[in-house]
Amino acid sequence: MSNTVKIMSNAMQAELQSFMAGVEARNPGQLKFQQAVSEVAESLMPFVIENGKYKEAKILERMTEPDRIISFRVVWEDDKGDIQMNRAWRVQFNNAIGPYKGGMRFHPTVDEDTLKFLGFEQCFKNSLTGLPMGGGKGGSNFDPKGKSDAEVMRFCQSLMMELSRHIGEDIDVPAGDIGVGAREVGYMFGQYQRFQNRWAGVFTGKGLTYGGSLTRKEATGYGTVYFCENMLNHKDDSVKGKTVTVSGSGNVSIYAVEKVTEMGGKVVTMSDSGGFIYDAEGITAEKLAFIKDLKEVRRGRISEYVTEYPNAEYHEGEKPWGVKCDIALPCATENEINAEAAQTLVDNGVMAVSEGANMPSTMDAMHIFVDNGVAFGPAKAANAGGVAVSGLEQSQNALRLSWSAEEVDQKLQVIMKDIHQKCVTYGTDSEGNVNYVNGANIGGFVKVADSMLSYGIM
Ligand code: NDP
Ligand code: 2IT
Repeated sequence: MSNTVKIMSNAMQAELQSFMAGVEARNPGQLKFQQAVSEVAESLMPFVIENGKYKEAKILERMTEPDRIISFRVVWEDDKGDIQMNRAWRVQFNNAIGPYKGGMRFHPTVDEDTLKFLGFEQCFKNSLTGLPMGGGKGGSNFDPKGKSDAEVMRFCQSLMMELSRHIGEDIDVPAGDIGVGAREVGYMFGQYQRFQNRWAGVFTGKGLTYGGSLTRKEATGYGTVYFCENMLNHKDDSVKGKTVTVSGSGNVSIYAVEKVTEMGGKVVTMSDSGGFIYDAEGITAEKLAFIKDLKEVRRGRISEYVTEYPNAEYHEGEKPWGVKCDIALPCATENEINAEAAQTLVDNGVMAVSEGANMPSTMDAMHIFVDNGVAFGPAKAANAGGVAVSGLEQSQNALRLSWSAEEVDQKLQVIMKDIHQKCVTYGTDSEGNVNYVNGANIGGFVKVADSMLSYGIM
């Protein structure tokens, strides 16, 4: 049991259990969604009970039920002329504070449970950015790996024929996530534009020639590192000179590595679903350029790094959490740090964990970090930089303007600092320790909950 739950009164624990029993009964078998709600409820229950208006209005119950879920089939033709079918969804979770906003994920593991957990998290994350964005998420069990560009294009176009009925610049604005990068966004956005015969800022993460924002590609990874820097500054320390482990080698990971290196830290690992590479000498800017080409252009595997840099090691089938580090940045996927990995990181002296991925730590892992005094930046705070710059992309589209990279980066840094401050405000205990999990959950909740209260019973 976590320290947070241990210090709750019996009445509060009973309240939490009864709330979670309701969530479990309404969402049977949806374990990721239950996990995401449970983490939030653990932080929020004392706050909700203290502030009776939220409890009376059943805000927590209402916030854990999506506004709607659109589910549809996507049929497309592969290069051999065979008919293929996938499932796709858009979870429109909550639009109390702005149009639904959140990415699209293409991965064989995508199901309704995964997208509900991600959509739920997105409501809190988007609120923390301070921008007017509600929470949503979508995706498909389509696997872009090993598909030709033409196959990916046909799939994206087919998906958009249905999705376009449900989105709009003031309704729901998708973006990228796992398996959805510049190529996929281009195909989806192009099809929307063609079908609707109008140009609208209905997608973010767009290419720079057609309405994308400078620094959007970098924003999630950079933001995760800025959040980490803020946590360390709060303890009179910094990223400079630290040894850092990173998981993943996709969009978030690449730009997290870039920013750590720029700030004077040394990244020693990256990974993909096949295994991880360990480079004791550090992944320098020059080596990262190789990885960008490998992953963004050639769509290769991280194992190829050791062919190029033979001093590095490749550990097949393993995750990087056994490597001694000061800072860990999980940037691949959910539940990639379990209790055992968290304990190993703590035993090896980790000072800070900043979550680039969504829910990369299990509940047990999160409790181990928090209970051992690790500066633990939960995903909804630490990776909010991506969606924040998506919000800035929407602003630029509405203004028919493009801001410089410096201007966007400056705004991103301010937003990450503000999010850190919200966590400090809502998460500092009587001894002056910051519990960033409580801070992010309460800080994200208040704006959405107060808006829902203003709207009355709906
Ligand atoms: P990418 O598709 O660009 O990269 C994903 C990386 O994670 C790849 O290296 C991939 O390896 C690895 N990975 C994915 N699934 C698994 C798995 N089941 N087990 C092990 N490794 C896995 O995605 P992003 O970088 O965009 O997203 C990474 C994380 O960050 C996700 O949790 C996403 O939700 C989150 N995020 C993304 C944002 C964004 O702006 N893109 C914003 C905020 C959060 P492989 O190639 O072998 O599959
Ligand atoms: O999880 C996330 O915040 C994202 N994938 C980015 C969402 C967005 O709308 O930019």
